This record gives sequence, structure tokens and C-alpha cells, in this order.
Amino acid sequence: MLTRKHGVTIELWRGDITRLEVDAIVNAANNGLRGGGGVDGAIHRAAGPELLQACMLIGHCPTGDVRVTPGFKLPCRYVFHTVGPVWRGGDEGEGELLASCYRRSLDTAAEKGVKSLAFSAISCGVYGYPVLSAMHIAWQQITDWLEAPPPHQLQRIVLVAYDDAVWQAGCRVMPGIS
Ligand code: AR6
Repeated sequence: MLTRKHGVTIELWRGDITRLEVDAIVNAANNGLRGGGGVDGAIHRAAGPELLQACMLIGHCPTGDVRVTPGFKLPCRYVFHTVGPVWRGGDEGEGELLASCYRRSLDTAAEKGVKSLAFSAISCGVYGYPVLSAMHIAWQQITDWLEAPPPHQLQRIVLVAYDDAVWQAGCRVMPGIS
């Protein structure tokens, strides 16, 4: 399912992000960049142990920010490790922090000359963010960023839905998908 905004294709794609042939994928990591379960675990398994070594050299990523490593054995060139907020009811700045994950990832894609970028559903698993709200934020941040972007080479942005909840929410928030 896809739509276009300002010459960039935005896709909702169902499947495993580690299989995607894109320039960069966005991992839903933790502050210590130590790997974990969910999409983080899948990315570390597919990339191989060098990814954890690279993450340990970086050491830390604040919530809402991004750190970059190579993709190692993954088909992508880069992994952007972003740390989403843990959902604590919505009054602790979770929305702004999640929005920052998307904006910082897009800024990083522009800095690295990335042409295709795939997002996992940041915070939508064990961090407990309500999925529909999270997908609204994803859509809003991507489209707002594309309204007035820095110089960039992006042609394709993929929102990856691994589970039904993200797929259903993505279908609701993305207008004009076909
Ligand atoms: N490809 C794409 N999406 C996936 C995959 C996959 N292979 N596997 C799971 N998802 P989560 P969070 C989806 O829990 O909520 C980790 O332990 C999943 O269905 O991975 O940000 C980290 O180390 C869900 O929609 O990330 C952190 O400690 C989405 O990925 C913590 O979990 C995000 O779920 C981060 O929690």
C-alpha cells in the first residue's frame, strides 16, 4: 500500500524489516544500545555480532534521538538506532519524544544521503505506546518533514507493519493508499 508526498513514495509494508532491501532501517532500540527482544533482537540476529560491538562502542542513545551503525550482514547499509518512549499514560512527554524519533531519523537519512528508509513501529511493542496514536505521529512527522525538508535524496519511506495492530492502524492513518 503506498502513497506519494512531495515526490517521495510512502509505503505501508507488512513483514520483517530485516528482509527489506533499503539503504537504512530504523531500529526500536533501548538507551543502552545493548540489543533486546522484538525488532531489536531480530535486527541483531540478522546483522550478526559485529552490530552489538558497534553499539557498545557508541554506548548510549537518549530517548528521542538516533545513533548510526553499519548494517553488517543485513541487506541495508545503515541501521539507525532510535529510542522511543516507554508509554506512561501520555502525560510525560511521550508524544513529543516519539515525534522526535521520526524527525531525527529523517534528518539522519538526509545527512547520510539515504534514498530509501524503513521505520519499525517505534514504541509499539513492549514500550506500550497506543498503536493508533503512534501511527498518527509517524504519519504526521513524515509528512510535516517532507513539507520543508533539509537537502535530501529520499525517494522511498517504508512504514513496516509486523503485526496486525500496526497494519490496521497504518491503514487508518495513511490517506490515499491504494
Ligand atoms: N520486523 C519489523 N517489526 C518487528 C519485528 C521485525 N522483525 N519484530 C517485531 N516487530 P518492540 P519497542 C515490531 O517491542 O516497543 C526491545 O527489547 C513489533 O510487532 O520491538 O520500541 C528493545 O531493546 C512492534 O510493532 O519495540 C527495547 O528494550 C514494533 O516492532 C524495547 O524492546 C516495536 O516493538 C523497545 O520497545
